[in-house]
Amino acid sequence: MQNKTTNNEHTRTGLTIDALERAYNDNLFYLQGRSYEFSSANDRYMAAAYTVRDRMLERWIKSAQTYKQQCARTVCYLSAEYLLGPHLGNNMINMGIMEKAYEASEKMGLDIEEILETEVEPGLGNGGLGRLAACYMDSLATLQIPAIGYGIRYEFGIFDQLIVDGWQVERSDTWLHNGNPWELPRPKLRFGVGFGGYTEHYTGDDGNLHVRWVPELVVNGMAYDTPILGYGVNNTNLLRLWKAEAAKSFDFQAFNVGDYYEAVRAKIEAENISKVLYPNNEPDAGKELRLKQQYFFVSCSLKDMIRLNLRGADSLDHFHEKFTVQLNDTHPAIAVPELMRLLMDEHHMTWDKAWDITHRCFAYTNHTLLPEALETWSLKLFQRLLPRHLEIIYEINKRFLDDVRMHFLTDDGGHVERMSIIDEKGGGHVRMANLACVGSYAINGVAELHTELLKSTVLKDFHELWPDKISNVTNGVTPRRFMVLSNPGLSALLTEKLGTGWIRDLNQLQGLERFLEDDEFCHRWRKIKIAVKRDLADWMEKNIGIRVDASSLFDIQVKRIHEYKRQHLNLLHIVTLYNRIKLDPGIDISPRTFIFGGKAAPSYLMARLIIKLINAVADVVNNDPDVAGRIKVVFVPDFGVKRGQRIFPAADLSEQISTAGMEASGTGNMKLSMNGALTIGTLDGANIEIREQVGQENFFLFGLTAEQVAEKSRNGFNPSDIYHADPELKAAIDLIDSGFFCHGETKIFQPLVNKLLQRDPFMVLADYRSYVNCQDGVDQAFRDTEHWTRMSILNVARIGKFSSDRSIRDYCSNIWNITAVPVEL
Ligand code: 26V
Repeated sequence: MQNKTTNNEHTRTGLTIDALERAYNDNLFYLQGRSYEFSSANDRYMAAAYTVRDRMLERWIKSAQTYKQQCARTVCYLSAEYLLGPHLGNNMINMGIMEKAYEASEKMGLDIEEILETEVEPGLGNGGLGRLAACYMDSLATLQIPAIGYGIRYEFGIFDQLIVDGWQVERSDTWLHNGNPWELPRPKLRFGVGFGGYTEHYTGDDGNLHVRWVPELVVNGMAYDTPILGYGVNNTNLLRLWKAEAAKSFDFQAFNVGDYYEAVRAKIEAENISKVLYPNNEPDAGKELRLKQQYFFVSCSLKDMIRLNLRGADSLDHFHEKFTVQLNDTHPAIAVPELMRLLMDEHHMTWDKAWDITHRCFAYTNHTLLPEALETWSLKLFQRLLPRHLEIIYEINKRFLDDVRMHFLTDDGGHVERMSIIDEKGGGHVRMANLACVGSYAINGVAELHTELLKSTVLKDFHELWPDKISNVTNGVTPRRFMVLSNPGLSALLTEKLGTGWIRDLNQLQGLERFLEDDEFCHRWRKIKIAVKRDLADWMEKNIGIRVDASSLFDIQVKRIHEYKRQHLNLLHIVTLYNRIKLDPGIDISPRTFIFGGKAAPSYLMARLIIKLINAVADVVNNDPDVAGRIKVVFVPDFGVKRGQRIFPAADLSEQISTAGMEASGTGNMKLSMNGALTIGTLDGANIEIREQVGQENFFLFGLTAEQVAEKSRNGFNPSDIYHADPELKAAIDLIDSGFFCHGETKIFQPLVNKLLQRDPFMVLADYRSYVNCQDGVDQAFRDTEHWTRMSILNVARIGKFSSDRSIRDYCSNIWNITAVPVEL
């Protein structure tokens, strides 16, 4: 019984320090084939990962059995992106073994920090949308909701970002290079997915007319499964990602006639489908591979659900009772015609029955109002790639438009034209948002303002037609990863004062309000903040080579780089402070460290230029002796989940400064506030609700409202008037324009400056004065350390609403109609 200890703790499942130690050594030896002396950091990481994974597997299998026995209703989350972040630490937290892991590694002389740091995160997403999917997977498991996340196993996720001479340079992601211990390949779980070809109409044995799609190409999808363990529960859900493979690894016919290259080409073409994640913020038009990716993963996922349904039922008549399918944006909206096709063409249902099931299955989340982000595909491409789906879409559309005509009687205000799934203009396009709306039983926005704007603008017609269909589910983030794991010092204090209940019920943080006047508590609060700031400062010095003062105000803006997020507004403030210091070197300014992080879509030139400008300003500011000790600017390269976990806890000030009406929700705003940062922000997305919760006196508000922005964009506004009327603004812009930050090269930043002065849809200049004045208020407030601390505590105490547990509860009761299924071991 080598596997057992005296107290009968199994090596693969035991949770004692002794069992963990044995398991680690066993895995290092038998899975990595290494002894301690010859192990690399990656070997040690792998051994630790397998030690934790082993302990998840029995919970996972038990979960699957329990769900199956109880014929549990299941949520299927369809998302083209999952930005999971490193697994190891998170799984240790959720399993409740973090402390024991520290003790065990100490006993063995292992550096657990190094082990955790070694994990390369799976960056299978761009930003907020993908990270939201990951937070929701955590909350679904924690709330014991049977759920499967379906997506794509990209071989290359989001690119790694380097900064060279201030510019962004992309390197391909390497997340699979050293192996991925968290996934289990399922070679027996493969589905064929067709592309191209033609359709045939025929009379079946039943005497009815049927359609058969004869694809030109079939690609296989193979499942890779990752267990998702809930916090403090046994429930372990499934993340199933599909990898594309050639259906035949060699086309022997082509090979036999000597066309070896043709045979290999087909294999490569198939594998390309799951090769690389598309960067966000690039219009999709013409991106054939992206439509292929979408259809590929959706088709595999629906076929898998059908397989699962038929294991416990002899027909698909109750498919919509077994599953509810959440569409994470329109990326998986092709699921609507695909389910119709599967039910009709492959399972011989009538249209009416198939439609009844289909439209009771899907719910659609919209994540953006930006018109350029609304997906459309040309009819030509659709016809070539998915001819059968296009036929089905035409039929869905025909029936839908009949309803529209009936409802609006005479087609007055162009309802039919606007609501049609097909946009007839410009050669014809399929509008994926309209398809998602028509094919779903529920539609939701991701913050209150966003949902109201959806109802009154982008989806106005749909809201008129179906007044009960659109609802709001404000986004949330998981406190397990973004507090417990990333900020252990703060978490320990919270637990000491409140018990551990807050981790599953974030509203319990309200209990902190009792300690507002407790000097000792406030003192400890500050000590914790300064300690994480010091950690970040050390890390930045070591990795970026910039030394900052940990007692300065850490002013942080980390998120994708986009004009609507207005990193350049932040920069104008920095340049304004710089000018003030140069004019009056004795001026009294609270020392500040401005920290930026974020990736620009490779083809988004203006975003790339903003990164260059941040680094150019940093170069000058950080090296000017007049400024020393006052302001520093740091761009942290390669911002992602892992880097975020280091940065969020260290913030004093959270920059949430998007043009009002443009950021659907934001979720970084929640992560920062949860860690005690105060927000400077516009009335946009979830900022509005954060401010409502934490109290307006604990939030720095500035800027135009969404209504004012809309009014200005209707009636036009003249940035150049604002520029001429505000000397500080003019000085800041002139300095950038003069080439001062770029060794006198005047051309580089001209596109940026010109856009700000001429036709800036993001209204940076319109908000400049209000922003700078508000920042002056921040500067003053930060000097009153005690008051600042109280505001910080109140931000944490009142942030409960923004736990993703609350979001998932909202989805469960208002949209999915689903309840918990606890798993017992
Ligand atoms: C896509 C595109 C594509 C074309 C160019 C401009 C552009 C801009 C943004 C996007 C992103 C669309 C989807 C998305 O990631 N939305 C984000 O979803 C988060 C989770 O709901 C939310 O917090 C963010 O506010 C929202 O931008």
